Amino acid sequence: MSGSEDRRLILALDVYERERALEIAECTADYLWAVKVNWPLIIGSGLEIITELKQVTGLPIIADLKLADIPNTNRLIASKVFEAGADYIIAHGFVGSDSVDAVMGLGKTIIVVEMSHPGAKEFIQPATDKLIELANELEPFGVIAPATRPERVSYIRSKLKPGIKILTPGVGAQGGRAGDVLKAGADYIIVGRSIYASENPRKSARMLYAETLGV
Ligand code: O7M
Repeated sequence: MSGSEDRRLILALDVYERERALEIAECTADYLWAVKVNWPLIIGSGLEIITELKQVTGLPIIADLKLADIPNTNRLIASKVFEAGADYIIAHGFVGSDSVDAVMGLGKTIIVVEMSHPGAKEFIQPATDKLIELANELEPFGVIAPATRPERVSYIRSKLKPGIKILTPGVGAQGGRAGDVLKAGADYIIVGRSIYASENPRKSARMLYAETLGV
């Protein structure tokens, strides 16, 4: 195994149970850059799972709450999440720059500029150019873009300020392919079911990690 600097795989740990989450995170950690925690795990295991995952894996934790509220509420939520040990938090951009700014004032932030599911074409994709402008203005750590549409990732990369990372969910269960989206300009791939729901999560993570090395 090499150091974590060449790792481009993020585990989307969307299980409910604390024990299972810790077990999967521990056995895949060697191949990951970070672990992403979303509502299913927080609802199932409580916010303290963030602290525990950090202890068990030693990896950065991304809190994917897709914050989409007024600045004050975003701030109230984000401060507790950072307090629990999250290293990054994900916020929606469509609520406006003041709401995102409130989160960015507290810690490293990732803004959603486009999503991976078919319905993203209805409302989010038409707003992507404006969301990219917002990201270029605020300069967050990164943005979320769809691994299911590598051509959109190329487009977003071409418009986004260099230095802002692109994190792409949708590899595996949603049909996206690691090689395609990394070639299109993604910095990281986010993978859930293809790892945590597989028979051997460590082996699945290792295979995905190997795919990212070849690009
Ligand atoms: O690999 P999967 O499909 O099992 O999981 C993908 C994860 O990425 C899951 O946690 C989703 O909530 C998340 N995600 C998307 O699938 N699509 C998006 O457009 C955005 C996200 C996400 O991570 O947003 C921050």
